Amino acid sequence: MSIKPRLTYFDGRGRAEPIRMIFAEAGVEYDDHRIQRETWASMKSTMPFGQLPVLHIDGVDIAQSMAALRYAARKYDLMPTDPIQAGTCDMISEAIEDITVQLSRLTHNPNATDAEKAKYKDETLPTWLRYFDALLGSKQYLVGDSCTYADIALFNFLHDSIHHPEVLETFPRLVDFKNRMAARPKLAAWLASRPVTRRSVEISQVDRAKLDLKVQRDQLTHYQKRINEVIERETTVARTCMAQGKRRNALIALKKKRWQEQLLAKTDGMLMNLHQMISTIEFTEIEKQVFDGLKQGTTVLQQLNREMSVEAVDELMADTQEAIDKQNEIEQALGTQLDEADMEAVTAELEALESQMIADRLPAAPESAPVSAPVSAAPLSAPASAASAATEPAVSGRRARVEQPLVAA
Ligand SMILES: N[C@@H](CCC(=O)N[C@@H](CS)C(=O)NCC(=O)O)C(=O)O
Repeated sequence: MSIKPRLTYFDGRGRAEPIRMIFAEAGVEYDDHRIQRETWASMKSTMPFGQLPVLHIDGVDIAQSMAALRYAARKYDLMPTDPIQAGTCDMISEAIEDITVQLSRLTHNPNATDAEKAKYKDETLPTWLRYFDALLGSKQYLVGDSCTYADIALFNFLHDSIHHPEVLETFPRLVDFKNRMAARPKLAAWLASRPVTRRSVEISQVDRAKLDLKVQRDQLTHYQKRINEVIERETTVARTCMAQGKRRNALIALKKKRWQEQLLAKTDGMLMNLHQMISTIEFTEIEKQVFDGLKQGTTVLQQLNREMSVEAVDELMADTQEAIDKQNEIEQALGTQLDEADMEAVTAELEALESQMIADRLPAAPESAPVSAPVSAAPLSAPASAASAATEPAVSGRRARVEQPLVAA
């Protein structure tokens, strides 16, 4: 009685999956021996090269996944007997190994940069897909006129490992090939029944997390636009209030503006974070970060949401009791949001606004020296307000002036 082959690997697809597919396609029963990481340390030294997968077959242990793949292919008639065809299959499967190694260096490197990931997606992957596409041409199989292990190796890469299925979409012949292979009855049965691995679950969670991140990013961008409009309006309202002598109301408008600018700065950082997460999430396990990122985003979205009414800004100019109550309420709330440095900045902004308004009312200084004119009998005098503005010391002058209601310009 022959003993079933045993394929030992971790509980994942990785380097064992093409070998499993060979067993599936050949309809051969085998022991799909999946070990947990915790037991690996005690087993490692018993393996030919201290690595997995290892195929225990016909009384020998065959390590090195490519060797195991070929052994199984030969044994189960998925390796052509013609040496040229066999060599061509080897060439293709080694090329798949090359691209897989490049990809796995990237996916297992938590420090891989965006530029490296983009290079894989935009250059490396399309280049290799072009090679495979050219080798396949319009044929049914890569080599000869029946399915070989090269077809299985390529199918495995396109189906399970590619990482960017959207790039594959630009190669219709490879897409057809992948679909044809996936529809082969024995392979299809394996695909439908194979264990769901942590990585395959992660992919669907990743898709979901990506979607959540994108929705939040778009919402933040939208809110940012609205808040910018509100901020613009607050500046106008502050000016109007100043012009009407309502210094306190102008100050509230500027405090609100300051608080909202801080929120915007926070959302800028958050947007960068979201962009970063969306582009890297495929490559790393960042579920916790995604969760935390979304939580922070939701808090800021709620804060932004409360700040988005342009109408509420106009209330700052109103004199009704209701409006005054509202203004008091806002002032109190902002008191807890802004610290001393913020308050100084807001006061400075109010003073700058005030100086600007005064300067706007001053006649423009002549750009050229006055042409000598006949001396008039009466001495020329500047308008009273401009004269005092011009002679007052900068800070104390401004402070003294704002005690007085300003006349609307
Ligand atoms: N060239 C080898 C590489 C094998 C390899 O890197 N195996 C990894 C899993 S994919 C492994 O055993 N890692 C655990 C370890 O090295 O301790 C092959 O193709 O089989």
